[in-house]
Amino acid sequence: MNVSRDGDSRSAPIGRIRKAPENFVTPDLRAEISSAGLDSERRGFLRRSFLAAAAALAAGPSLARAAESDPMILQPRPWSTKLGNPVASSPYGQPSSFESNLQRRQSPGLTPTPQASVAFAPLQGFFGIITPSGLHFERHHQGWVDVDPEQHRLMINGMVKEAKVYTMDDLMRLPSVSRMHFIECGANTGMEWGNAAVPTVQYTHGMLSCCEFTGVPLKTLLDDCGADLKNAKFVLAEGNDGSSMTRTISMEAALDDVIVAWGMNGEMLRPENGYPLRLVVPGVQGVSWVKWLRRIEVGDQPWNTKDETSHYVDMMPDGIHRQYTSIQEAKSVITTPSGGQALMGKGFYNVSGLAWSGRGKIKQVDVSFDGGSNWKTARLETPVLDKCLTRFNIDWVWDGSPVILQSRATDSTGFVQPRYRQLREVRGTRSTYHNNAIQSWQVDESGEVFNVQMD
Ligand SMILES: Nc1nc2c(c(=O)[nH]1)N[C@H]1C(S)=C(S)[C@@H](COP(=O)(O)O)O[C@H]1N2
Ligand SMILES: [Mo]
Repeated sequence: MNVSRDGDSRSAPIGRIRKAPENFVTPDLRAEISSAGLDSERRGFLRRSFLAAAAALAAGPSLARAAESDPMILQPRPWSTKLGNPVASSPYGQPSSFESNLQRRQSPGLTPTPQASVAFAPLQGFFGIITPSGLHFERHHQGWVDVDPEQHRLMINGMVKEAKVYTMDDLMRLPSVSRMHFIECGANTGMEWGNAAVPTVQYTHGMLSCCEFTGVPLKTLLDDCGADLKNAKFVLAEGNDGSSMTRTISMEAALDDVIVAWGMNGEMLRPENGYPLRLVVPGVQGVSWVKWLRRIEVGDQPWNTKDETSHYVDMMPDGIHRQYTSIQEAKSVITTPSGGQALMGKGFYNVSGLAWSGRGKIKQVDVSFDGGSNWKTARLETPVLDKCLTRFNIDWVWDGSPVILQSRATDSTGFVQPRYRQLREVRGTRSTYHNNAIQSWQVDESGEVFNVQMD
């Protein structure tokens, strides 16, 4: 077994790490473990887990407590004997004060300035597939802006019959769609190309989010302006911040599922994510999801702008840059348990994670508990949607010995997420972008979880 491990990870100044979150053993799961109504397939496994839980109980820390000894359930709590807070004392609802540790975080020293920077989403604390708007990852090349929607315009020009300028009111009168999609920065997991470099899933995979977006299909606007669909092959999307962000997008994608979006998770976009208008380019790397979108130009060849030539290109082993590799290929990661967390002792765990593919739906996720020798198929939670995060879960009984956990996604095209060895055979080690290799988490005897890398 070839395992390398970042020795400095635990002393890195990354703030308090959320350990062993509440979802390790939920009341529901406890109920399920002790209920009789289990289907036959899972019964054997759960009986074993029940035995393990019983053994753990005998050995020390228990999964549940005897009611007689717990004042938290026997005595009235202070908040249950007086009035609570008045209605609407927080007109825009905020998370519980007990959840204040769950935050977007910047990796120290990763980016040169506070504006040309990135804040990672805390994947270890998420359930299901939707990213809460306030915890969506942020990536700006020149800082974020809060644009007055009254002053915002979108122009469609280039190879069109009639160039047009739309106000937000114009756009929001058009027929809209709402779809759930993931967005992943092409540089996500980029720090791991050489070695296991950062301690937690927030930093290894946190340039990833998934929301419901609402807006008008780009196709509707191209039709409205009479785009020359016979000759035009591409569109250029331009943002209205100081970064001069422009990206070439294929006409095929533009006419397929690209959305000019104002809505995110049922409300207007947050300013950090492009308020009042951003492009949603499903399956394609985050940089093409141009924020504060002000212009779409229709053309017959790619533009080769700065963010398509000096950045967002893949350095290949022969030293040549691969350009316009925009699709985010199938990838997955276990988020619970993950680096920086600690198991609460031997026994039953729900191992949970996320899988996604820019080419379609997730078909299967397999999980290994022994560093990739044996694989078990995980449960995919519904909904399983196109170019959207898929949540997977799998039952596991930890016997207290050191293990390496991995997940491997297969998408609807049959593409299987590669091991590091397979990825490096093709791509070398000098790239920053599009690292979709299998992630390994090592659990040591104490239950602590570390980021490690395996061939
Ligand atoms: N106008 C503009 N659009 C932009 C960027 C930017 O800096 N300016 N950053 C891009 C990059 S590199 C990514 S990964 C995504 C990040 O989107 P988010 O901040 O909503 O997570 O936006 C893209 N769109
Ligand atoms: Mo990005």
